Amino acid sequence: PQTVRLADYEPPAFSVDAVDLTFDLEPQRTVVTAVLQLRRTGGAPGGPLVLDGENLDLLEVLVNGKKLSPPAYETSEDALTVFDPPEALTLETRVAINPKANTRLEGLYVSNTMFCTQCEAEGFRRITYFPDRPDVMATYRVTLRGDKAAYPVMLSNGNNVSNTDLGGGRHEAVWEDPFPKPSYLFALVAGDLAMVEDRFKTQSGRDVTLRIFVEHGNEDRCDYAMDSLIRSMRWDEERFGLEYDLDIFNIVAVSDFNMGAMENKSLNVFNAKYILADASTATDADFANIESIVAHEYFHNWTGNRVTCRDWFQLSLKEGLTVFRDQEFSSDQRSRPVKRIQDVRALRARQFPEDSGPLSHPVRPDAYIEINNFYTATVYEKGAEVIGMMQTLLGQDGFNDGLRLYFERHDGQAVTCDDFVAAMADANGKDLSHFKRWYSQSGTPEVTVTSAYDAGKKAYTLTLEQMTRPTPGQSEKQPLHIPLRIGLLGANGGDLDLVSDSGALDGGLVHLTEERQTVTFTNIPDRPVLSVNRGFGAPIALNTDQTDADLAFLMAHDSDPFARWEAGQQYATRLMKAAVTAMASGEAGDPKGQDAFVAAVKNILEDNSLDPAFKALAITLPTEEFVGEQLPVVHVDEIHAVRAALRRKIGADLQAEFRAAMAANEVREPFAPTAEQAGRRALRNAALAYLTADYGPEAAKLAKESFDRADNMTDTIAALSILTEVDGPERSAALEAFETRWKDNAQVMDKWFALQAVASRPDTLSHVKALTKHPCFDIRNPNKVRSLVGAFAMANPVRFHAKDGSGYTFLADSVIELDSLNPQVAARMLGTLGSWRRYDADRQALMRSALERIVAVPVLSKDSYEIASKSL
Ligand code: DPP
Ligand code: ZN
Repeated sequence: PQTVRLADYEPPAFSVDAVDLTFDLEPQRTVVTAVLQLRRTGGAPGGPLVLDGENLDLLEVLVNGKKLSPPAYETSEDALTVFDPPEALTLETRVAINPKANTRLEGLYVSNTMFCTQCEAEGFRRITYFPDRPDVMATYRVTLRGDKAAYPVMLSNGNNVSNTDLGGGRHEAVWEDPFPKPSYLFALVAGDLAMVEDRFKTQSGRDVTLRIFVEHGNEDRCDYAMDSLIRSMRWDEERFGLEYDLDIFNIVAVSDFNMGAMENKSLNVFNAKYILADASTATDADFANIESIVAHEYFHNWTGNRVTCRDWFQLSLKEGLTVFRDQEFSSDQRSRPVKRIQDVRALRARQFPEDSGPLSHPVRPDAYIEINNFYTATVYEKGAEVIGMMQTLLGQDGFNDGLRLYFERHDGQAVTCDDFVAAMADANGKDLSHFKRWYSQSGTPEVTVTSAYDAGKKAYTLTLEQMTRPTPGQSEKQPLHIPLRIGLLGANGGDLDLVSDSGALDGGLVHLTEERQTVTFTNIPDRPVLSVNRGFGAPIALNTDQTDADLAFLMAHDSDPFARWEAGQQYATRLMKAAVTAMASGEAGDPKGQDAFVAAVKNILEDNSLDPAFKALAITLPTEEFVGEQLPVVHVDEIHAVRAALRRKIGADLQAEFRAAMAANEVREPFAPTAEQAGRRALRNAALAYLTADYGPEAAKLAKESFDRADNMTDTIAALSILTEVDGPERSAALEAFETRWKDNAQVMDKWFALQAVASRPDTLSHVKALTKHPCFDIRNPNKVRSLVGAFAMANPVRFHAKDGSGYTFLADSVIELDSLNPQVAARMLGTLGSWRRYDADRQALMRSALERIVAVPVLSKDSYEIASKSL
């Protein structure tokens, strides 16, 4: 397979001004007629016109109305070449495609009985021949023809300009999108769908019709998505002055979808999982995801659609920025500190390992084999962190000015990350060239902070050092511009005024730009307690000389909620690391050291100034994966044992406190998906999890009671996740009751599969294998694969990494089977094998042989080949 490089970028030889598409929709043979108005804009004079196209059955080609035959044109596996084209031409092609046979779910496909599309990044070329690259922007007119009874609803981008009965049971709908767009934003949907409608009036008075289309029977589960959409539209006006630009905005929920959702112009297509929700079927986390993803796709209308990417290396231009925007939105709708903690947890769980492994790449990658593999945590989440740091450097007003200039300059264009940073810099008269290294340098910077207190001078000096380890293809690293928010706590726990050798520190912000810097704070009466990287303002790993007592002090007093949470995480990680290291070398640990930590947890539980959502996060131990990341070798079994033991100890030592927390946070009023109620449920269920941490008979009883009493999915899942671990009859009773009640609801059954896949019981793999034969499981449905195979491989370290290699064998078998059906999802599943270097020699060998087995498959997709070969 070929590598595509940023350095090889060339502007398109031909641009398309207008596209006219006609679809005669039939599940097994859809005929697509495309009329393109093309004009030469680059390339070699007189050179051929080359259009992308894959899996298309070409029926005819006409240039300026004249039918061509070979050798005037030629087709290959992935292109149509027209020789000696005029400088400007009308090209008409007719192709036939088979949507029903499309298991890749890229291009036009059938989900249940509806037609839908997914074109990002390169799906449009599976619909028709086209220069399928984001810097070719055209206006689209789309005619859809289909059976009236089977497809009463037929949608595309823009405005519905006509509807005609064609007779013979067929009808036609015509849509026109006035905004030029790249092909990846094209969409069509046709099916027998139910619809929910609302309205929104924009700040300048435009009346927008909002519609959500779902399969029949799901109409009453759209309220929260609709409400989220309306709140997003208002928020984008208030925060950024960005207003919606058409009279209609449609969302369609689809059961079979490779990603979360897709921002096609005015026709967002969603994985049904991120639309459908009510109290009985969705957890609080589901509601929060729906809110943020609906917002994310809506926000793309400006950051992605009106201004798009020049090429796919610039993906973070739209994704990092739009993730930043949806994070800001959720922070404003809910609790900002809680949102920040959740985002950092996700960043550490997904992006940090990616950035320290074989697939490490910069926020703006410079090479790929398959672009689908670069919809990564680095491009999305680290990209959002980079945007957030820019806002820190420029201030919120400066950042807003920069965004305004970006739209002034680039509305209607396909641009680069450089263009974005230039707008930010120019609007603020700042030089961001050093900062820009964040886009091109991969790896997580490690910052080491050492402190010295001079009692005589009342001076406190910090030495800050940064280092980024080599990553594949980048052995030399440069220092980055790292904004660090710092606080110094006095003996009473309050923040000291920060006056440094370089003047007063506004908001405690220190700019670390060199490899090594020192900063001295003056007028510090006693040795303070250091709080550093408050708010997790920079996506770095930190080493400090804080003592256990310092961490307990920060847990109790830090005025920055993120730092307060972080202190607890670091404290717990220290204890668990020490215990794992002791256990792995056959020594007895020092469980006494854990008592002070338990006392700090007790403090948190009893601190009435803290909101329940924060408390729930603060008492949750770092994951096994996170602890593993901090160790030189991931001792899978020891980490699992140590974490479980610490949870049991906390549960046993604080029984009374957890019972009190459960009682105090019981939600008695009717369910509402608010952050406030969600916080109480989270704390109540975290307390329940501690009280049942030994999974013994009493725990089984308590969890089963909670399961039986639950009147919402959050409490149900919390109880069931405990019950999947126990050995008594309560386990199967609960799993069966759940299955009986929900077997007809695909989204809910996904949860049932996932819970069983992440159980740490020794027999989990045999359950997972049996579940692949369950009538609700379907390897063609990405959500099911992610719930069962994905959850097992990515969220069950102790069973996936079983010493006998059975987990790896199962994953490799699944990936190989899936690769021939849906390469994009297959490649996602196998990423977890890439961390093999982090394990002991036996596991290394087993993981590598699983990867080698995948690479050796004779017909392997580019997607899986790239991930597997780079992992080796
Ligand atoms: N562009 C989509 C999103 O992130 C993913 N394909 O919103
Ligand atoms: Zn996006």
